[in-house]
Amino acid sequence: MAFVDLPAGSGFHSRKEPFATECLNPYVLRNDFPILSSSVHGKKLVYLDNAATSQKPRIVIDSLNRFYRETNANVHRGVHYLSEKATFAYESARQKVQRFLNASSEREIIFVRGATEGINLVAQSFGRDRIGENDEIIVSQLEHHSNIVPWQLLARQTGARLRVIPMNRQGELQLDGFESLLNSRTKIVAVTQVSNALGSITPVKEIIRLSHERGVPVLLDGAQAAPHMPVDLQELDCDFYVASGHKLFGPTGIGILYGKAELLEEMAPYQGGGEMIRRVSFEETTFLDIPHKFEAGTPDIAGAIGLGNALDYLTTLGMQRIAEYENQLLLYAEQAISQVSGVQIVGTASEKAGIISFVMDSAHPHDIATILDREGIAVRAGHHCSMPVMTFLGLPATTRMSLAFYNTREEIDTLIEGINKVKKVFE
Ligand code: C6P
Repeated sequence: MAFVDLPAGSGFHSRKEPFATECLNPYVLRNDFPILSSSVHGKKLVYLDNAATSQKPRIVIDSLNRFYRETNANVHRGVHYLSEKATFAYESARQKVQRFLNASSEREIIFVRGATEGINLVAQSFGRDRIGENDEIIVSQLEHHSNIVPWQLLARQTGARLRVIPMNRQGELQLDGFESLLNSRTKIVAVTQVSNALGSITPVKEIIRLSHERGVPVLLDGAQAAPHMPVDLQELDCDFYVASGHKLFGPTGIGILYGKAELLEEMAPYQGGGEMIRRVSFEETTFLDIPHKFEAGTPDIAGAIGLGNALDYLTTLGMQRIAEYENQLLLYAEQAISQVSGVQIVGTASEKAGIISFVMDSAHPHDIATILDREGIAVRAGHHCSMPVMTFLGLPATTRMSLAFYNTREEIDTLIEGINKVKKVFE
């Protein structure tokens, strides 16, 4: 297969060169992911839909199986052997999340269903108490619907209003536009760290600094960032952070909400039920301390343990090495795609994670994705749950390929061959 030349000095090691120890070797790592050796429509699977969900290593799949075979019991309830074992494994998973994100305490880590539930929790629990009529909530033009709709619901309930950080046509947020939105009515800023639709990495450090200068808390949507780059919550100093387990190579149905302890302690519970109370009577109920106050009902115990194992796996690889490898593969893919005539990359921010959205003169994104699927290539087509991004760019949809550390240059070459087949069909 043909290789497209990389920009000089990119530092990428081709498959034929020995990998330096500090480089990831995707050809070896792929063996940890059983699904990656499967076929689709008689073709070898090329999985380039990692922003939607990533594939799972054997260590995660096996840990789910092992939990149900050897440990299954409810947590925080029984004094029997299995319950204590399950509780220990579940709470160990919380510590793994704390270490992975470098939060200062495991009390600041709440298990939720995913990034979506984490944002809804903050909107309802933090927002209902602290945001009132005519107050303002700042989001950005780049947000996924999960970081728009919960705030709109809150705004409808309270009479607050949404303000939007503008972006340019490259998909970069405009900091001067952001600064001019901040005022005494601003009660929270909620922004994505990486755009799922365009791949832009947003200037979160500056956003946090400018917000904190005015005493405004910041929620970061890390759904597309945490799986692909090192995240240090103490260094970032954001007030809330959300991520999804299934994008972090862990199971579906489990996610992470981080909140600074002093904020979480003051917030009312999101849901009521078992697991989160200290004492209940018909007259009055008192709640457990954080994080348990926010985990009503039986949690996704197996999911949390599986996520913990996924984070162990990522930690062994090294998030910095993952980021560097994916960046080299992104450069390779960008160059290859931009060389195909009639194809335009949508979203050219100066800092990007491994996501490329593109459109073709001759074919609709859904037709492109359907033809690529027949070649065994999984990409996503549509608005990517980011309709305001599409509206801003005047596009109904894009085709999106999104990378993980197990993707290879050969897979990008197969994608290019697939795009050329699309061209033949429609030209
Ligand atoms: N984006 C995509 O294909 P959940 O569904 O709760 O795990 O994640 C929601 C979410 C929140 N924020 C961002 C930036 C996201 O990208 C997503 C999920 C997937 O782009 C599915 S729509």
